[in-house]
Amino acid sequence: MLLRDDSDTIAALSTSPGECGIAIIRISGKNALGVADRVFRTAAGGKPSELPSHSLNYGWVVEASGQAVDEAMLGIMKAPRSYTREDVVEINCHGGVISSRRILDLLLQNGCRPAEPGEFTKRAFLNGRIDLSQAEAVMNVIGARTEAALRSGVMHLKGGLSARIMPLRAELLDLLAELEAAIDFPEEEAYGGVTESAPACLEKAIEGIRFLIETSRCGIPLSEGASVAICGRPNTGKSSLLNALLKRERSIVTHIAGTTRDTVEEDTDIKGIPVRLIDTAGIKKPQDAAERKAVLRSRRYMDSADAVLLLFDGGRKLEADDRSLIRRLSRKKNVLAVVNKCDLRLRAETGLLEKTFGEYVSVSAKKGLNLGLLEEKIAGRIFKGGAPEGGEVFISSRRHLDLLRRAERHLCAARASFIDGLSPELAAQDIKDALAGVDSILGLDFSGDVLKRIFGRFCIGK
Ligand SMILES: Nc1nc2c(ncn2[C@@H]2O[C@H](COP(=O)(O)OP(=O)(O)OP(=O)(O)O)[C@@H](O)[C@H]2O)c(=O)[nH]1
Ligand SMILES: [Mg+2]
Repeated sequence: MLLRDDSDTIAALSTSPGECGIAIIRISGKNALGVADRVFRTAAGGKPSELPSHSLNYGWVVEASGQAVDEAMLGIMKAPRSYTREDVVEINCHGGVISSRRILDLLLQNGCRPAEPGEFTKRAFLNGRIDLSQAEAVMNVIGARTEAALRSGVMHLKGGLSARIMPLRAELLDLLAELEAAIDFPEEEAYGGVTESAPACLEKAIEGIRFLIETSRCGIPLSEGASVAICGRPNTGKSSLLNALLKRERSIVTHIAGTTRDTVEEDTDIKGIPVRLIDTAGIKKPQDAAERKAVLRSRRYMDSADAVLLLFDGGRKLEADDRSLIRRLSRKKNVLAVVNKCDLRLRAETGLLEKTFGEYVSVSAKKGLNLGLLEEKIAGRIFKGGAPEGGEVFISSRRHLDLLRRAERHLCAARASFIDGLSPELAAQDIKDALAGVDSILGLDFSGDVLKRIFGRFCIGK
């Protein structure tokens, strides 16, 4: 699908379909200006192909019969100074559903073909304007749901990941070259030299890769978001806490135990992380079929959420149901114990919580006390401790993470081969495999399959 002819001139609606102020229809390819000549009449006279690059021109989109379709501005960006590095023409028309569809149809009748999802960005990559990690970052920038996620996406878009990886790759290439020379000429002195210096060089590369892998603890939640379930016995204030974190009355709160039956889910921003908060039904011995289902559902979320806020009523002593929840979740690292109702006299045995979970946070959902600290602790649980110092570029894609882990394994194997005095050919092969992984992050060695997977996620027109 994605390996269609890259020399075609493509066109697509780049803004979202539907009624809006302006719609932009983008054309890219060697025939883009020729098509524009056929469908656009500038008010000032002159053909679009004769207008200067990087200019915006007022005029009309017209059919072959001379019938006007819409009033528009025509943007011209001639190759190679364009998004795709090809000739790009953008028609800014009125954002009506029919008008943009008619213009697109007119372009298709005049020699364009409809662009595939992500095909403009794919061309920017194939034409060497950006590397593959930057192309993927376009999607992260478009899909960013918080400011922090946007900053991380922009850092990748600016080539931050390549800047980290390229020096590492260059060192590995140097080592490989030396090693291959030594394998070909084993009698030379160089042979001993490279086998001696290689483990330290590999160690450095492994450290660099491990550093990047560590950053994924922040990068992946920032790009994918995280789920946080609020769990606990009935009446501990779970729904009140959901409302307090959302800063609006989303869940029903009453003094009656068992108020929440079904889960209530809402998206919010916690310390820059796009978080889905889930208010669950209180865990208790179910009295009827609906309660049984509600408790089952709560338990499922308790097991599957990225982080769990285990809520306790600070104004009461811990009950048997609290204690069984503590036992059940005692081994899970993503659980944060929260003692609610800190505005009341403390009666809950917080020593047990500290002993079991290492720490707890006291809050009052009702009075809005300590919620800032709670948000920080939630972020800490999602980030599993936070990013390593000095990390500005976060690994935010599972594809990158997987390739880095693979590269790390191969480099460790190569280092072991040297230390164990095994044949250097084995080490060379491992270094090549590690390099192949690093290369496919940047798309230096890409296969049709990788491309298909990446660009298939894009929207049409991007
Ligand atoms: N004093 C005090 N009362 C609170 C606080 N948070 C919640 N409450 C009260 O505790 C009661 C239960 O609150 P909910 O938020 O409905 O509790 P819940 O855990 O969702 O209860 P279920 O849905 O029944 O499981 C209500 O009367 C709240 O007003 C708090 O911080 N301080
Ligand atoms: Mg509730």
